[in-house]
Amino acid sequence: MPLIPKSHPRVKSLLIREKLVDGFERGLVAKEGLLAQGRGEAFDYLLGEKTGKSAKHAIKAAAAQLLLAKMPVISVNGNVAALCPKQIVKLSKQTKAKLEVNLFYANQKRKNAIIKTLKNNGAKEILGTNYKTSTKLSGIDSARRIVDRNGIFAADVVVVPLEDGDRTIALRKAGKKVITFDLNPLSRTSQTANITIVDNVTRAIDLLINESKKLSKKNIKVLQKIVDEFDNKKNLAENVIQIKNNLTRRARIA
Ligand code: PTJ
Repeated sequence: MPLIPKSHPRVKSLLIREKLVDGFERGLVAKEGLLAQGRGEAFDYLLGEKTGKSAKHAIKAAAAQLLLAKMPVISVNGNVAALCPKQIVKLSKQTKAKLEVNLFYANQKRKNAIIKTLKNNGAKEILGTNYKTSTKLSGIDSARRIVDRNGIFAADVVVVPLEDGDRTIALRKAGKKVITFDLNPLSRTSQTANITIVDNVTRAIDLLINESKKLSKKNIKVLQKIVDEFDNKKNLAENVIQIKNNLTRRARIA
C-alpha cells in the first residue's frame, strides 16, 4: 500500500517515468529519449509539477492556432508515442490535424512500433511511412529533415512536442507556425516556436484537447484575436519567473 496518494505530484511523476521506461522496453523510445525524460523531470520539478497560469495561456493560444489552421500536422516521436498515444490521436481528431511520425534517431523498427501503437489507439492515417511521398525540408541536418510531401512539408501549422535542435527554426523559415510542448523554457525549440507550452505533455495535452473543443464554437475573428494577443517571449519569461519563485520558496522552506 503506497504511503503517498496516487494523485500526489511526486507519485504522478514516477508513473510518467514508468510509462516511458515501458515505452523503451516496447521499442518505442530511443535510448536518448530516457535522457530527454530526465531533463524534463528536472524542469518539471522546478516548475512545481503542475500546470501554471502561463502554460494555460499558451494552451489557449495553441488551441486557437490549431483551429485556424488550414492544414495542421502533429509530429510524433518516440517519447510522445510512449507517454500519451491515446491523447495524441484524440487531439488530431479534435483539431482535424494529420499525424506524421518523424524521428530524430531514425530507425524503421521503432517507427513501425510507434505506428502500431498509434493505430491501437484509434489512428486511421499516419504519415511518415511512405518513401514515395517523402521529401526533404531544408536547414535540418538530422533525419528529421525527411518529411511527407502531404504532411509536414505542406502544413501551415506543425505541433512538435518534446523537440530537439534546429527543426523549429527550419519550419519557421519554411513559413510554418510552430507549436511545441517543452518543459524547458530556455531550450532552442521553446525560444523559436510561435507558441510554447511549458508543461509536461502528459498534463497539458488533455487541457489542449478540452480547450480546442471549447474554442471550436468560436468564430475566426475571436480565434485570431487570441493568437494575435499571445506573446511567446513574454510567456516564456513568465515561466522563468515561475521557476525563480518556486526556487525562492523552496529555499526558504529548507
Ligand atoms: O524519438 P526521437 O528519435 O524523435 O527522439 C526524441 C527525443 C526526445 C529523444 C529527441 O527529440 C531529443 O533528444 O530531444 P531533446 O533535445 O532531449 O529535447 C526534448 C525536450 O523536451 C527537452 O527540453 C526536455 O526538457 C523536454 N521534455 C522532456 N520530457 C518532457 C518534455 N517536455 C514536456 N513534457 C515532457 N514529458
